[in-house]
Amino acid sequence: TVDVEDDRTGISVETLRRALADHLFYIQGKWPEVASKNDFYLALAYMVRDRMMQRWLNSTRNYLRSEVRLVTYLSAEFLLGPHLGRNLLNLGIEEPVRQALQESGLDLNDLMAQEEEPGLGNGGLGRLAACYMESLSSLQIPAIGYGIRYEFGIFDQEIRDGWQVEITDKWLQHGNPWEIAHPQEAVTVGFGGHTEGYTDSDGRFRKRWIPAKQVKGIPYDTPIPGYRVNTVNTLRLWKAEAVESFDFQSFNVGNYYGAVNSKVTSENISKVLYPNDEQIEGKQLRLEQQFFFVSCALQDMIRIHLTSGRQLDSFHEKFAAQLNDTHPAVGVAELMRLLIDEHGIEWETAWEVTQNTFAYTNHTLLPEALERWSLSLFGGLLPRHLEIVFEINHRFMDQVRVQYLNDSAKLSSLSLIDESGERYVRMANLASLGSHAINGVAELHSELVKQTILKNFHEMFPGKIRNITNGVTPRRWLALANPRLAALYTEKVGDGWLQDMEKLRSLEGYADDPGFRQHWRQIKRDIKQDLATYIQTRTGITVSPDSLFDVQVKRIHEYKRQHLNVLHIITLYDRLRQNPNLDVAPRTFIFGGKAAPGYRMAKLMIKFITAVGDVVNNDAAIGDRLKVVFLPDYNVTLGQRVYPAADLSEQISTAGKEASGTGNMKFSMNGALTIGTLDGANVEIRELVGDENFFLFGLVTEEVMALKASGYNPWDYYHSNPQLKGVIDLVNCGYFAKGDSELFKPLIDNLLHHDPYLLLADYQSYIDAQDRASTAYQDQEDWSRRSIINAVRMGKFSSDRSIREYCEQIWHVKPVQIELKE
Ligand code: 26R
Repeated sequence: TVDVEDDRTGISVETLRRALADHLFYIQGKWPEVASKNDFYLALAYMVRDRMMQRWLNSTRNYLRSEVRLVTYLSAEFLLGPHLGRNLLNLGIEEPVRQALQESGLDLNDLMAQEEEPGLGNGGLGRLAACYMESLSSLQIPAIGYGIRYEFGIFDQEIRDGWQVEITDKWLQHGNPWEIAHPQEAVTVGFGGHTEGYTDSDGRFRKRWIPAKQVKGIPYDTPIPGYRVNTVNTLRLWKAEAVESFDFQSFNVGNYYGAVNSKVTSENISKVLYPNDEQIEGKQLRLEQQFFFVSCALQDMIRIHLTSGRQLDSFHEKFAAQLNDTHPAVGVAELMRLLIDEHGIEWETAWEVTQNTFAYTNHTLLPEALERWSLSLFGGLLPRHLEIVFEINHRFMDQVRVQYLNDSAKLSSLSLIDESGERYVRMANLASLGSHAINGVAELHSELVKQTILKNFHEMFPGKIRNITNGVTPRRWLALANPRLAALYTEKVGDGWLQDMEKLRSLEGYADDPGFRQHWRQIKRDIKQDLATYIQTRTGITVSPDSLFDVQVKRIHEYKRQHLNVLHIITLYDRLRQNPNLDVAPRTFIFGGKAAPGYRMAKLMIKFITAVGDVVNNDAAIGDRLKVVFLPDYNVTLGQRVYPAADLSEQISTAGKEASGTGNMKFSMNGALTIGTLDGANVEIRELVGDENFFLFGLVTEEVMALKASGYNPWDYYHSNPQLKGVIDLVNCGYFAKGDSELFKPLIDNLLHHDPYLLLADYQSYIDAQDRASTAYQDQEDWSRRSIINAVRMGKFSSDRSIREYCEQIWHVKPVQIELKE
């Protein structure tokens, strides 16, 4: 007999080749001769998707039919990065696919480059959600991610004349093969209008919400397969559309234009991702987005729960809903409304269900990022939810009064309503009260949450606030990003390290093995060469792979202090100009990151970096010893090129400001050493790699607080440090601005007169640490030793570890094995 594999599931090279040709013909409608690269990419993507289908549907069916508890990860952002590579890796079919393509005259890497990455997030928080979705699947935890299907994700960045220019991210324009729409599972979401009381058929007094407008939410599902397991979880993103019947009246009276126009406004809700991080804007559309996706998600969850014949008072037994920051916190009020108004449940039961369902993760302490909505805006858009928030608060304030005997300071700080001026709903308080658990994202951060923004919650509910240190997925950030290093690991310890990163620890002994170190260096050198080539093509700047690659990639923000990095560059530049024979390690400074379009200082910081680069890179006296590169359009794809090529990782935020950081982990696991402050997860990285393998500098959180409290005067540092003064003066005189002394004045004046992030206070300590790094780099053998230790000790920062902790401490869920057949 002849066995013929099914064209939808078979993974032999021959079958894959046939399946590809089939998709090209029947889906793309093309002969190979006229097919574009994108046609081939799409055919390939559909072919790979076919091979997930059975697992995906089996996973979904299992979750609907069985008694398992599901994690639902509610997040306004999922910064996914490309799917194709991850899917090939996790399904374990990369090699036969590569070969099938080759036999068809195609190159896998070439086709992978066709994918437009879904940039549905700003930075850390969104990328964390993506890593967590991948780990949930790899750990076989039943889960659904809920979010918004933004038509336009984070803008593409171009650099023109050294300035950032924002370009619309049209990620869907060539089609998205990874999503499947399910219009039959659409839900409707109300906005505005009023509430009214009525007496129901049992004679109970009830409230109902009469919205002024309704919008339809259509779910688009994307499969997230786990690594070498049958679990394929769903990321369910909602698109807003007009409710057709709603404007029927307009059609009847002949107002065709009005009806179509309201369709346009409905669709605005899921049109674009807000590109701000760490700065609230108070825009109504943003609250509409938040309520829209959270309401869609909760209605979907209720549907799932009810289809399986269960009662809503056990809703929390079916679902553990994680609030990714306060962006979905309005869900607390919405679940209460759905349970009480729509399903007739009593307040007390509804409140218990709600609290037992939700848990809240805090990702930032910056006051300007703490969400609050004015009562007029909130009540105008969500009148019934405002009533519910008031009622929750009323009951809570009674409880506070009893516990603290009318302590008015306690009352006003715990209240869900900020009444210090114009009144606001405080979303962090709503999330904290509506959840059974709260967590910060690194040890230090969680302590600060307890001591600062949620101090009184911590005091009233001891034990409710915990820490779960962030992690990143080793599948994307090692196996996909750094195949050379991954191959070395697999050669030495087998491929089990991708399921258990702690296994890499056994490689520690190799840190003292000169042969291994040589191999290690060669790998790093090859990767740096690749990045150097990329830099050459993208920016025209020539850099040497033998120089120290000193990298800072992250959103541009004053608290992250990219400008402190620049002050160091100018310091080196100045020193080299004074003493051309100075013996320092040649360095390439690499930056990448987007600035929020309305954040003037951040945009000026980009210009500052590129302007200093223009001078330094073209100074013949400096030659190859200093290069400064700003890589445009930093995103997940570019991150995968950059982290593996780094020697030194810049993690230089003001202590106490960076909640965790996750880039710091990606660098370190790829063998970079860190120069950093005691902030966020840096603290935990340093604990693991040892003080001697970490370039520490700067004030610690307590010192930062004390210095600010005692009246910080940056001017003193400027005057007492000649090197610093020289650097600042050089900028001030217009040296990096073709003589224009005005260009960087806002930046420099801010440093000299306010310096809220204490750059001048940390300057000397930073320079000293950089000097230690330079010296260390000159001993390549010892640098390699430190690099190896860094990389192999990062097991803790696998997101698998983080997710296991969420499962045990917060969600109380266990792995479920999915059968491939029936
Ligand atoms: C309210 C709105 C403007 C907004 C505020 C803040 C939108 C987005 C943000 C982004 C914040 C919450 C964020 O990304 N925080 C980052 O979360 C990462 C994952 O936990 C941390 O590693 C990182 O330190 C933190 O800045």
